[in-house]
Amino acid sequence: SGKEKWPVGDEKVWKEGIPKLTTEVPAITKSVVNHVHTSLARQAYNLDNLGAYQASALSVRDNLLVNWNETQSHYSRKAPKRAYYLSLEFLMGRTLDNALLNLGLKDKYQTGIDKLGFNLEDLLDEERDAGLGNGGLGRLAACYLDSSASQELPVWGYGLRYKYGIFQQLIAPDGSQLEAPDPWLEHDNPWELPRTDVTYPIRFYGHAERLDGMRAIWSGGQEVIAMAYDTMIPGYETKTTNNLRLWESKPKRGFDLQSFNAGDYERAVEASNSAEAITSVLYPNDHTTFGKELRLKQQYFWTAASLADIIRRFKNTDKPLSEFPENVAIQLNDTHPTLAIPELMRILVDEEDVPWEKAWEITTNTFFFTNHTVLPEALEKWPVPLMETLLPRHMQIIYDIIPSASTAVERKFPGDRERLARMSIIEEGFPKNVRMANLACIGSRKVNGVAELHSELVRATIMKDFVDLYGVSKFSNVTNGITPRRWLDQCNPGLSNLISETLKLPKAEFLKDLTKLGVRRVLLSLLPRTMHIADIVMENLQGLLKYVDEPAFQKKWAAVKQSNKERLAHYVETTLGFKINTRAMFDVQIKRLHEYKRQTLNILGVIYRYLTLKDMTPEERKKVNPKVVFFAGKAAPGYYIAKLTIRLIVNVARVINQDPDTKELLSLYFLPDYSVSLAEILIPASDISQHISTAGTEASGTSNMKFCLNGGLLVGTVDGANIEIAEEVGESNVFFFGHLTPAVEDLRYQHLYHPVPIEQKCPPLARVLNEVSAGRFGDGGVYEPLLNTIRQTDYYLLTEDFDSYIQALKLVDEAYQDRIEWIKKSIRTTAKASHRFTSAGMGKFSSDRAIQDYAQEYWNIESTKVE
Ligand code: T68
Repeated sequence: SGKEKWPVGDEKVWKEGIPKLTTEVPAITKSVVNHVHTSLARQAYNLDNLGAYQASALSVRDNLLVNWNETQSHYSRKAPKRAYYLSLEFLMGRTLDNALLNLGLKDKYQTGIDKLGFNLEDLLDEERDAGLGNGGLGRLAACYLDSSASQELPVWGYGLRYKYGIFQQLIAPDGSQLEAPDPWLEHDNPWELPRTDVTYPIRFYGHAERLDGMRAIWSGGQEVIAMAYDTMIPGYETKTTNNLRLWESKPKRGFDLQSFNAGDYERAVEASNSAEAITSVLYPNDHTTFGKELRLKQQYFWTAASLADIIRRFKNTDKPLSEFPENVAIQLNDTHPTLAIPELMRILVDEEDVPWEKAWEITTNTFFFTNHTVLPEALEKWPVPLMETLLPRHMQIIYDIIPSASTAVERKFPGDRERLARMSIIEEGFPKNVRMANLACIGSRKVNGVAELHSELVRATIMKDFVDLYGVSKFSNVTNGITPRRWLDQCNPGLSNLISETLKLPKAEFLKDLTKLGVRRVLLSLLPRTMHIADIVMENLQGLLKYVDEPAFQKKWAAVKQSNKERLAHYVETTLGFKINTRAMFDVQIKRLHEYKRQTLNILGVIYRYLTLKDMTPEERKKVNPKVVFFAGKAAPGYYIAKLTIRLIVNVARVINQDPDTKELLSLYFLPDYSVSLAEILIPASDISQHISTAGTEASGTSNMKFCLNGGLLVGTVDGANIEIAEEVGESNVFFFGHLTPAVEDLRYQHLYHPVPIEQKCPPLARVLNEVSAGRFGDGGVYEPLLNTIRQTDYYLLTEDFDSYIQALKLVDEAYQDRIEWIKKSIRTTAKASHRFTSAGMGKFSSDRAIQDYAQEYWNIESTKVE
């Protein structure tokens, strides 16, 4: 009948008790005061900013929960096909500001908090970042959750609730990076709900005993408990509030009673330590695999808990398991959750008695796999002996998957043993290894890369043999995206207000759908005569182009940029004590430190600029435009060369920022402890940002999109999403340089077998290296290992790209001389679409578009409106 019987008690009494949204100022202040008194047990007399933040956050959380509850019961009632995003990392940053914007309640709370004698902006600053990720991969997951909720898609995230997020970066007196733990849960986290009732036992070690046929029993070993913590993910301007479920590991029994009684207290406590260790810390390595047992434990713990939860929810719908793939799609964010494939097989075959073939069909129709890098050192492998000990049943299942996979290869390529060896899930050697990417590919319905070039490289390199086997249609592309809510409206309210005011459009029009325009334009091309449609179209982001030549608009645009630069300068002055010239060009490179990202190229370029300035006469210097260079980013704690690069940057800064000849014209800052919140200050303030990876190495990059959306120009290589950005906004707004991807392999070969001394190959760079060696920036000997990577094999091709890099920076300087032309470029970067009918401009890089791609082309899920 569609009407369900009320489950318990008096329906009317219940319904009267259900909380409603608190949306008016008096109710808001009441709810905040209520939390001050009843949740914090404090009063107006002893409330500081932190307390006021906590009470406000709890009040906002109450609102989120109203929507969250309605969304979840809507999903249970409608039972739509759902998608689950499995990611070991969710780099969420702060929540309060974003929640207020998505709820549309920022103004109301601002007024209310004001009445209570506090300032909302100060309270926002009290919140600690949720730094449960390393970089792009983790932040992408966070943007995708925002977009899924905003588009009313039934998508949940699953991850781990690390007690310690990405380490806090400190800079030692000698300039090198130090790491301190990030106790982000120190003060209660108001955004999470512990679910003491949602727990699953997770097994490790033990033995697997084969039964008849393909089944087995896995028993013994160690069991720990996975407990759920839920975080609300509000959509923008919608009731839909999805869930991010993070697992915490707990000992199965607080104490091992047997050892306890035997008087072995320490051993009993130890068991509980080792259970809790699983979710204690986020591994801080991006792009390398370490083969650490605890990391493998994390991966299994999380995938097993998530699958158990997903299956339990599916079973509540009373549908048969054979319909699992029609109701559930699971996206694997990189190979980290690949164990979900053998785990689903284990559940289906061993626990649910599904025949092997049927189970394999269900599994391979459920999973989708995203690759985020083609760097060989990043491809995950796990030693077979470790897998056999920790997960004996999964190792059996993997061995059972192999025969049918090999048969398919053998049938299509008879006798091609080398191919078979390359494609095998098991890599031969001592020890043997499980290749997670091969397993993920074999067990998934589709595989994708994260930008056009990257997806092409995935097809041509790491997945080439699989393309030959399965056909190319299994391997496609979803270019990454960013949420315009956080990365335009929240981080740059000045710009989003200006856009709204200029276009006479409510913000929701463009924040909800930056790409709508693209779709409308295609329609328009079919109806060329309907001019009133053209007018509507011009009212969107590209509508700004009408004003690009208007001095009044240019002035407003420039004023927004200027005030963002001042906000950054204020931050630097209050946190580091440096005064910054905000009239200078701001040049920014912010990302994880990695040789392939080539922060070294940037710092060597800065030194070159410094030396050039030193060589000039005072007259010549007068013509130079001042520039401030910013770096921020963390290096993996064990990555020696990346850490040396930080040390070099810091020590170069110390010298050049004090040189009276040049300090007005060039200064340099390394901002410690890069985070989502720091990015929100840096990105809107940049005039130019650097995305200068060796061609073919940066899968996509996503900060490049954030800078452009905020009117910052790019200097970059022809790599990752830089290419698509240039396609969308036009090449005249991107300063490209460097060799192209197809040349890279040959150049590396030449470096190895026909090396040319750097003095011949690139004299200006040789001079820079020599100055560093000679101790111009402190003890030169310290940097020799870093400099030698360039002088010797130069794997990342700095000597090949240095000249064209310097040339590109020169073009940037020239362009910046004509300030009006620069402002126009900035406006066009945000607003332009290179082609009237086929391009969406920066709208293409909204994560709303990306998530739609996944929803339609991969998961086959639909939006569902919460009534
Ligand atoms: C990044 N990858 C890509 N990895 O480098 C970047 N890796 O080009 C892309 O835009 C982004 O993913 C989103 O697709 C990462 O961030 C990691 O952080 C990582 C962490 C652990 C292990 C391996």
